[in-house]
Amino acid sequence: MAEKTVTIERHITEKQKQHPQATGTLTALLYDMALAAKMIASQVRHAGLIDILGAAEGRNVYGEQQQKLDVYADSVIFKLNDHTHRLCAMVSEERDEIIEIPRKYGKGRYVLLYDPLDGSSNIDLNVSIGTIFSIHRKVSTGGDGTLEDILQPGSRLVAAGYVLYGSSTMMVYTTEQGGVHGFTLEPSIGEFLLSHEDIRIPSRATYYSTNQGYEKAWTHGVRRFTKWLQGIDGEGHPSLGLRYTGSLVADFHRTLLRGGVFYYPGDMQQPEGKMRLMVEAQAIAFIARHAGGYASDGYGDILEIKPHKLHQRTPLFVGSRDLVVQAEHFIRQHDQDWLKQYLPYREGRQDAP
Ligand code: AHM
Ligand code: MG
Repeated sequence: MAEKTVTIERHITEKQKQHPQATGTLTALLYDMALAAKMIASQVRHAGLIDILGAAEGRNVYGEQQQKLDVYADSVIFKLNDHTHRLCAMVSEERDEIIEIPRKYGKGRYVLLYDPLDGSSNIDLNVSIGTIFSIHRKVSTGGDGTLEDILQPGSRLVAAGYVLYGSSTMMVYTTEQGGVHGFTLEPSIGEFLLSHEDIRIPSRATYYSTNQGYEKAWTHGVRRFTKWLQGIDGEGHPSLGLRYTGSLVADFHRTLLRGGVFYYPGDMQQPEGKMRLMVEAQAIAFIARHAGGYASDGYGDILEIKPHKLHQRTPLFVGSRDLVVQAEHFIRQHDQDWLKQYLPYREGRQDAP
């Protein structure tokens, strides 16, 4: 056994003690997310067995009505957080509007944003999927959470994290104090144990990660950037390997641990890209920054974007700082047409074309 076994609970509590002004609310909120992660992980592990173990008539082995995994994940996170008096509102990728805290419960000082089960195209295929979450402080007056509380730039996040349901289940989180920490679920005891302390993204890149099947639609700058990563164009960048699962959490996690860059760019058909700013990109960008990396929309820092709508989309380039800066450079040089389309959307002057 390791000299010191650190559970996620112990780790979060010890971090809190370093900040005597902390009330413990954020600590408790992070535990709630760890519990949600364990509950979702346990269902994810059974996903492939549903047909075998009697999902007939849509019921599981316990006779309960079977839910789709993403709907289940959404409701677990909601139910674990609706009554705790810690939140004044929530936002989920699964729901169109702000989620209000039920009237019968008290309201708190934070808002929780989450993508309950990201990588939806992989759910039925036994490929890694994930949960993404982030936490903002309430800034509006009054008890109810409002759009003002939600639509804050990512640079103001209090905490963010993700859970990866892969060959093991891992939870990675960071807070505004900095430090990105990873925990691996020990399934036999049901505890997340510290396995990756103070993760720093390696400056030497190993992989690039993108859906290269879309190259036909890409802008010139993004194509040139890709050729540069492959060592074909430019001053001879060492060729990087290509890895892409189609689950942001898995692709980002690899990028974080091995160095490199993940990108899902905007193109002329969809200048705003695919990723959701509030429930996906802000959290990932915040974690990247705290691990010494960088996230950009191809124009500038994702964390500085002032959001203008709940389900705003954004192009995303994230990973080792030098590579992301290089992407911005190629785009500035070659993609002025795209920038003319995209910037009014980024700045909230125009909706997506
Ligand atoms: P989702 O929220 O519907 O799961 O979509 C987000 C996912 C990301 O996890 C992933 O990076 C991307 O979409 C993959 O998209 P594509 O299949 O177009 O490559
Ligand atoms: Mg998603």
